[in-house]
Amino acid sequence: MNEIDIWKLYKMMLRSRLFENAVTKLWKEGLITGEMHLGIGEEAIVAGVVSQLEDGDAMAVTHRGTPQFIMRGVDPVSLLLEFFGHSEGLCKGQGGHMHLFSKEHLIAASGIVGASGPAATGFALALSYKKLNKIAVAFFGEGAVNQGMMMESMNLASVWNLPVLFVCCDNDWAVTTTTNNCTGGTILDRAKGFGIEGYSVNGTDVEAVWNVTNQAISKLRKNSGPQFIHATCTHMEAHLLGDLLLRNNQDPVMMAETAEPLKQYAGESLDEVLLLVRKIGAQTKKKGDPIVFTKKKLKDEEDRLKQIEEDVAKEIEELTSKALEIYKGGIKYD
Ligand SMILES: Cc1ncc(C[n+]2csc(CCOP(=O)(O)OP(=O)(O)O)c2C)c(N)n1
Ligand SMILES: [Mg+2]
Repeated sequence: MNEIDIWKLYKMMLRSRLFENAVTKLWKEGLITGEMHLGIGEEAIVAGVVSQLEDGDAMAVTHRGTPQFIMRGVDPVSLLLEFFGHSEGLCKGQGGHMHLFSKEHLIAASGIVGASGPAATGFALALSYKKLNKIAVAFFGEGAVNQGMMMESMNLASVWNLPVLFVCCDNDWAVTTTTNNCTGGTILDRAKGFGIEGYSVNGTDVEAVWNVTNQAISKLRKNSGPQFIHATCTHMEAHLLGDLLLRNNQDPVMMAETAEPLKQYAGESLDEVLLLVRKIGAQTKKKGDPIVFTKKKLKDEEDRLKQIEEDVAKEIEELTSKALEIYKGGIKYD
C-alpha cells in the first residue's frame, strides 16, 4: 500500500525550491533571459500529487511547471541548459521554461492558460484507449477555470469516463486579477456541475494534499472517471521574475527600487507605507510557505533535517556548476 512519507515529501519540496532559487540567481545575473515564472509556494501541491504517480502516468502543466519536472525526476542539468537556450537542453533550447516536454516522463508544459486541460484529457484518452490503467494529471491555476477549453475538457473527461486528475493551484491571482474579480460561484462547484467528484484542500500542507490525492488517485485507478482537487496556496513571488508590480510578497529591495521614483510625489509618507507593506508581506510569506510549514513538523529531528538541507544544497550547487561549465565552456553534455 502507498504510505505517506513526510521526509521524502519535504526533500522533494526543498529540492525544487533550491533549484528555483538557483534559477532566480541565474536570471538576475542575466544568464537566463525573458520571462521566468516560478512555482515557489506551490511545492506542497506538486509534491503531494507527483509523489503518488507511477511510471507511465502523464502530466500536463502550466507556465509555472518547473517543480513538476524536477519532482518527476527530469534531469535538472538538462532543464538549466534549456533555460539558457542551449542546444543540449531538454528541448534543444527551443522550449524555454514555458514549453517544456519530456517524452520519457510523459510531461508536457504550455504557456497557454487552460491548455493543460485538453492536453491531460488527451493523454488520458490515449492511456485508456490503450488499456494501460494509467492516469493523467492536469495542473492549472485558478485563472484557467474561466477558459472555455478547460471546461470543455472537464466535460469530455466526465462523459468519456477518463482517468484525469484536475488539480487547481489557487493562489488567488491571475497576473493582476484576483479571483473575486473574475470568477463566479466556487471552483469546486464547477467540477461538481460536470459530475466530477472534487476535494478542497489547504495547499500549504503537504500531508493534507497527499491524503486527498491518495483518495482521488485510488478512485482514478479503479476507473472512477475524473477527479478534481482545489488546493489553495500563497504564490510567494510576483507573477514573473522582473515583474515590477507590487504583489503581496515582493522582494523588499526590489519594492524599494520600484517605489523610489514615486517618492518625489508621495514625500516621506511613502516610506511608512512601504514598511507596512513589507511587514504584511513577510507575515504572509511565512504563513503561506509550504516548506516552513512542513519543517516545523520535523523540527524535533534536527540532525536529520540538517543533513537533508546540506545534501540538497550540495546537489543543487554541483548541478548548477555543471550546467554553467557546459554552457560557458561549449562542452558536450552527456
Ligand atoms: C489563453 C491565454 N490568455 C492569457 C495569457 C497571459 N497570461 C499568462 S499567465 C496568466 C495568468 C494565469 O493565472 P493563473 O491561471 O491563476 O496562474 P498563475 O500565474 O497564478 O499560476 C495570463 C493571463 C496566456 N498565457 N494565455
Ligand atoms: Mg493564479
